[in-house]
Amino acid sequence: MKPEKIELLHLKLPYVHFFETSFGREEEREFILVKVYAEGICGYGEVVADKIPLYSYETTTTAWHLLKDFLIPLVFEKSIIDPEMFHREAKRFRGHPMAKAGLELALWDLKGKKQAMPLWKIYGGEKTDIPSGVSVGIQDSVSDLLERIRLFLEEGYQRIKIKVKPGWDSAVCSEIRKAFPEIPLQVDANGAYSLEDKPNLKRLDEFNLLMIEQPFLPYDLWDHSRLQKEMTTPLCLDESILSVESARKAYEMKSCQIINIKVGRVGGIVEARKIHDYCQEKQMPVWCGGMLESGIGRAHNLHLASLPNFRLPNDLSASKRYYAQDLIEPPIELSIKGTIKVPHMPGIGVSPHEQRIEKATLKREVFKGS
Ligand code: OSB
Ligand code: MG
Repeated sequence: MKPEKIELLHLKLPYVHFFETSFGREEEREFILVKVYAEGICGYGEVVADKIPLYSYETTTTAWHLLKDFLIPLVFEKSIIDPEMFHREAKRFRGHPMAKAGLELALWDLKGKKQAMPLWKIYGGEKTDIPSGVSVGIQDSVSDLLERIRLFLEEGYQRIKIKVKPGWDSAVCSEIRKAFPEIPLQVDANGAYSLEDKPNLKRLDEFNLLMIEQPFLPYDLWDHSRLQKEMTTPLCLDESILSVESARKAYEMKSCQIINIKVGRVGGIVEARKIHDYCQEKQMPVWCGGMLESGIGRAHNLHLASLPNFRLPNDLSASKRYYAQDLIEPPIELSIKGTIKVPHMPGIGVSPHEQRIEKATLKREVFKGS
């Protein structure tokens, strides 16, 4: 099998409700779909880089550039069809994990479809129902937030994560705890704090949180380890964990007790599985983070989250939590138990809806091997 044609699509999809983090508010998402064709099969991947470099330095434009000028030529030049070979070869280019992950994911889907096997089986997954949590953005008021939490709990989500920033943290947690004393609750700061905020952060120990995610800047390990020594609530790292190497350093420095694995942030499934395996050996739980993916990226995440050391509820919610019309049919749905089924059809195991993809496409380019 050889790669015959690769297609890049730049898409825009509106959210059903704005999503606000410590970086600001967004009403829609722009991202790239990667389609790799071989022997009449098409593999799909999603590049989670956003239009603006807020969560990470990558953008839809930089990812397009990396794919078009370096990664796609590499794939054609070396006839790469195996995702593990792609991972090894793409290492020669520094950084840009989201661009790499999107192409690697498409190769995994192709491999699964070719072997007529769902990806979770190829990865060695064990779970068939993935525990689902929901990430709730900053709202205009605390009462709006409480109302949204109530709705998500009614739908069955197993845990609530709220976004926090200085000024929207302990007072908000205190109101949530008054309304919902027992629910599994965690917070995510996306790097909005620094060491001077330690007294504010330590106040969060009162609220019986499952974890505090990424209080300090991306890539930091040292300040997190200083904070973890003074807090009882487990810290979880997201933006600071880029590879199995940074996971090892975080573990050895005791910078966190939990890791959020995102395929895009770590550069693909190969690296994500290495982090999973390392953490499993160290008995450090992981869970699967999200980047507000369409059903295509979401399905890829479900297969990964079926691995055994994904031991906490994941940021993997139903399609309708973010999008009125997802790019797959049927959409991803939440069970009354608050879980999502891992697709059992070959590859990603969901069916992309080409007409809706077409409608959401702003730009397209097709590449062919010589
Ligand atoms: O930090 O986990 C994050 C969304 C965009 C960028 C960063 C993050 C998030 C989320 C949403 O929290 C997770 C999801 O439901 O996809
Ligand atoms: Mg996060």
